[in-house]
Order: sequence, then structure tokens, then C-alpha cells
Amino acid sequence: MGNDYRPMWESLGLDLEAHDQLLNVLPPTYGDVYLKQENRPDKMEYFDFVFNEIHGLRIQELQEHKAKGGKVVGAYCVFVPEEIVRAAGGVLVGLCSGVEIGSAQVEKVLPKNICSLIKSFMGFKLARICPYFECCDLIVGETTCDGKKKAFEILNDYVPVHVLEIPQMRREKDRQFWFGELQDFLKTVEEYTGNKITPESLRRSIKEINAKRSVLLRLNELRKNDVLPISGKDSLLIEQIAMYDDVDRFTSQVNGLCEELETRVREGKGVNKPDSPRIILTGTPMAIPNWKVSHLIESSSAIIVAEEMCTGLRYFENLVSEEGESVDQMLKSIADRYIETNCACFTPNEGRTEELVRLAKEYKADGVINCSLIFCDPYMIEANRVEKTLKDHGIPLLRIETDYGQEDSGQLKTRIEAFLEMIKR
Ligand code: BJ8
Repeated sequence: MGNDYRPMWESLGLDLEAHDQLLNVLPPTYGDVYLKQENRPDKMEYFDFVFNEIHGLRIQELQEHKAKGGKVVGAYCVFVPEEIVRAAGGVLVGLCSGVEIGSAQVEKVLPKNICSLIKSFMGFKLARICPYFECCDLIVGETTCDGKKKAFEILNDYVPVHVLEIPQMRREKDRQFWFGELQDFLKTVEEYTGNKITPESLRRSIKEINAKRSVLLRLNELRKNDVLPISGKDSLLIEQIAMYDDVDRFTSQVNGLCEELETRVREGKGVNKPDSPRIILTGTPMAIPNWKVSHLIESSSAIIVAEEMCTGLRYFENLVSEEGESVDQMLKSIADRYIETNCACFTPNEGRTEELVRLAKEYKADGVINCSLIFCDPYMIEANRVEKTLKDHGIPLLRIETDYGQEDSGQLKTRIEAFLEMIKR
């Protein structure tokens, strides 16, 4: 990081010693995972910079936003509509929970056997290590899984949490209920920000977030080519950065990158070998800086062509309709878009398995790797439905269960390599 941000971190109340330890680990890991890739697109430079400044420049921007009276809202789930927060002049940040941190403190308030993602977000707060957390005026939780639902009660002891109740079916009464939840959320956001959401502000915000999703779709379309212009690891990084970077700047940077990638496709400059197995990754989200499985796959002989996960297609695949005159009409469109997210908390969740079959065809995938976090019941159990559907369609699948530790890396690599050998082109 270029500047001295220590006074800022101190003013946010971070535990500087523990924070230093994190910052000492991240850059070398990033160097190993990202900077050693061959033939990277030049325009990845921006994303390297943003990652490098993850606790620096972006936090400074959020502080400047707050100094002008703006609010920052943190979230952990792609069910939290950014459109609403933005329409009230707030900034929504996805709080990273992709690294094992503060375990000693966490295990005083949570059971040991709980998924890494939940442990991580609690650890960041209890150990005072995440400057994003400390910038947040409000955290939005959700009732997607039992672990999160109960953990948010505890988190509320430390920071105000608004919990969105997420329906777990998609019947008409569930849709109506979800719309009501978003009406309440909109009022909460108006109260916290002190700003009224108007039809104009909501329309503008829907368009801006649609633009962000569209550019990610543009990038992903390019991954359908035989010549792959970008690695899966770089794509995942961009998808992770999408959750905390400035919306308009991010959109413009990804557009610029897509132009370079289009040229690469035309010139036949890929990051893959023609015989690299093409893999779709599916399962629990991979929050920054969780790159373990992607790195294991791509440091074997394969290349990832799509992520059917919330740090991937589920985040950007559907747009919100830009029709509608009143706030309620637009809110209804927002509700309609978000309820189609194929999270394993839904029952049944056939949309996800159908989508995987469609994606395997469109992205010319040779196989699918289903990755669940250990102790994540929804995804570990749903792996059975994924397996059954893919088997019916003759699509090879590897099921893995892991956490944020590195101890199983060797064993996972052996299993991944055996799978790749089996599906070799
Ligand atoms: S919409 S996938 S981001 S809930 S891994 S905490 S489910 S026990 S993360 Fe998710 Fe929203 Fe669904 Fe997406 Fe629980 Fe499982 Fe842990 Fe999870």
C-alpha cells in the first residue's frame, strides 16, 4: 500500500497488531496465486491495485463518504439489494469472510463446528481486524441458513444488525412476503441514511447496478470461447472486488478489460492450452481472499470457465426490470429479481441444477466441481441433487468439501488431478 494508513486504522479502532499480521500474509499469498500467472491481461493491473489497496484507498473513500454524512451498509449475502441502499445515498459493501481469523475469540461465542464463512465474519468483528466492518453504520443479515440466522443475533451485540427474512420457497405467498420484507428494509435504510428514496433515485440506482451486472455478463460471455482470454482465478477476483469497489468506476474498468479480452479472442491469445479441461465451479461462495480451490484447479492442468456460485453468476445473471413509475413498482421488480437467486436455502432448488446443465453446454465444460464448505448443510446436502442431475445428463462431477485451512490442500490436489485425468480431452 502506497500511503501510511495507520492513523486511519487506529481511528477506526482496529487492533493494529492483529491487523499487521493479516497484512503480512495477504500480499505474498496474492503474489503466489495471482502474479505468477502467465499471459495475464494487461488491464488486470487495475484489479491488482484495488486488491493491494483493499484496506487503504477504498477505506479512505468510505471515510470521505461518511465525513459528508453518507452511510455505509455491510452485507454477507447476494440477497441484500444494493439498489435500495444506493438509492438512499448509501454505499453497500460485501464484508469479506474468506479467511480463518480470530478463531480464539469466535469459539467463545460460537460452536467450534460451524462453517468457515460464519466463523470468519464473526472473527473479523471480534478481533477488530476488518476496517470495512468498522466503517459500517448498519449490517444487514439474513435468514438463509440456521448458522447465519443465529450468528446474527450474537453479532447484534456488537453492531446494529437488520435481519432480512428470506423465503425458502417461491410460491405466490412467499413472493408477497418477500416484497413486504423489502418494503420494511427500504424504510430502515431511509431511517439510517436520513434520505427518502424517490422514484428517480431508485430508477437511477437500478440502472447503475444493472450496468455493473451487465458488464460482468459481458466478461463471462467471453469465457465461452475456445480461446479463453482470462483465467478463472482472475474472473473470481473481479467478482469478489465487485462487492466492495465503487460501482461506476468498477463498471468502467471491467468494460475496458472486456475490450482487451475481445481483442485477445480475435487474435487467438488465450490463457489455456487447447487440451486444458474446462471446469465449472459450483457451490458455496468464495469470499475474498478465498482462492484455495480455484488455485488448486488452475495449477493443475485445468481452466475454470464459470462459477455457478454467489461470487459468480448468481450475483449478476439476472437484471432488474427498468420499467415502473412508482417506488413500489420498482421495488416489486427488485423483489422479483432477487427471489430467483438459486441459493441452496430454497426447497426445492431445481433452478440451480437446471442451470448447471445449461451452463455445462454453453461453456463447453468437460466437468463440474461442486465445492461445499464443511458444516454447510444446505450445500453439502444439495450436492446429492447436483450429482443426480449431472449424472442423468452424462456430465462428470467431483464433489469436494473443505474449509479455509490449508491442511487438506495436498489431498484435494490429488483428487482434482485424478478427476482431470479422467475427463481429459
Ligand atoms: S444466497 S449461498 S451468499 S446464503 S456457507 S453461511 S449457506 S452454512 S453463504 Fe450464501 Fe446468500 Fe445463499 Fe449466496 Fe450458511 Fe452454508 Fe455457511 Fe453460507
